[in-house]
Amino acid sequence: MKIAIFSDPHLGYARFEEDSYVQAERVIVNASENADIIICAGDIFDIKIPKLETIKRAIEIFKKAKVPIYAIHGNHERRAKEMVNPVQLLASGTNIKWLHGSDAVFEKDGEKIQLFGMGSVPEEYAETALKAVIPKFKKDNSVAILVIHQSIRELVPGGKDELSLEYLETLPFDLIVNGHIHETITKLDGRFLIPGSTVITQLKKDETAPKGYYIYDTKSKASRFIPVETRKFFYEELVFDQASEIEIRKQIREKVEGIKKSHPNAIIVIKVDGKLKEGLNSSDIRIDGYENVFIDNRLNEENLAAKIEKIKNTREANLSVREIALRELKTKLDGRIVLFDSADLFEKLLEGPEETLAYLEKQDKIKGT
Ligand SMILES: [Mn+2]
Repeated sequence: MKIAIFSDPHLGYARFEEDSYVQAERVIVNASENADIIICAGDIFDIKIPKLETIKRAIEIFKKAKVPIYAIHGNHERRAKEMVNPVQLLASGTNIKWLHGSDAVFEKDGEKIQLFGMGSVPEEYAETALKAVIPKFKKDNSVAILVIHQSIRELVPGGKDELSLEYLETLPFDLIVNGHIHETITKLDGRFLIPGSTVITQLKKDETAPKGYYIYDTKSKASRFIPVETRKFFYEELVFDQASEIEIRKQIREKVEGIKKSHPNAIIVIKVDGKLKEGLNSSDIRIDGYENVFIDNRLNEENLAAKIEKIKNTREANLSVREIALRELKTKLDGRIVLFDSADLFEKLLEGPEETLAYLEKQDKIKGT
């Protein structure tokens, strides 16, 4: 059997919204023709309460799949336990099967696949959560696939609370599929796959790599990456020495126009580094509006740049603001409250004051009875 695996389409992603729809659709249509089932490892939507327009587009896109889709939710879609997340909502109206701490079986021509999915959980609980749900999984002689959406210790510089490949390797699965990381990565001799996102989200150099999906062959237990057509992304670097503003502007313009000649719709990042002429300030350099051109201005920042790089490489920089906030809240509340769960409270606080109040009142009632 052939299994198509993709992740992180981030439908509705504001900066490149149309790309998010078009590229996800290409993956689904293409994968439908080449595989018996499709797996999506989370972050189907960019936010947990998407616009109705985004939900409508998502339904239209997923309806184009001619084969069953199995999906989990990602960190962008995570909500408190008794609330509905957008993947769950999408699953209720399309041919998607939502997996969360649960399994599904797919059979074709006498061959059987067992899928087990766990949607995103806060990183520091990931191993505990997996240990709690995996005993529910009874492996037989079929091909067993685990689908998760987490960060991975060995792949995140300075990581320590994240799931490790070392642990994942011990689990009783033939294949482990992970979302969350937007880069395409294969590990554990092909037993661990990260398909990466289908849309550019971070404007980083490694995002110039092709976007697409994996096809996993259950017979050979091998996979190959199938790129799909996406908007071209260029990441260029210009280094200056004692440069004037005119010179810098001229070189940037030449670079941008050179690329735009052959790729008029390309997304372009130009990293501008090096030293300015004496007396000039980095903030004096103004580069006017080209569409989809982003200037990463590092001029006269060699010391600062080194500092930024250092910060970037710390664990903190690799956590989302949300993860940091949740952890802070948990630390502050630990041992002080027994009435509610800090993670649930956090979700409610994000929903709004009324939801928080309703949640607290409900917990109070439960506690009181
Ligand atoms: Mn993501």
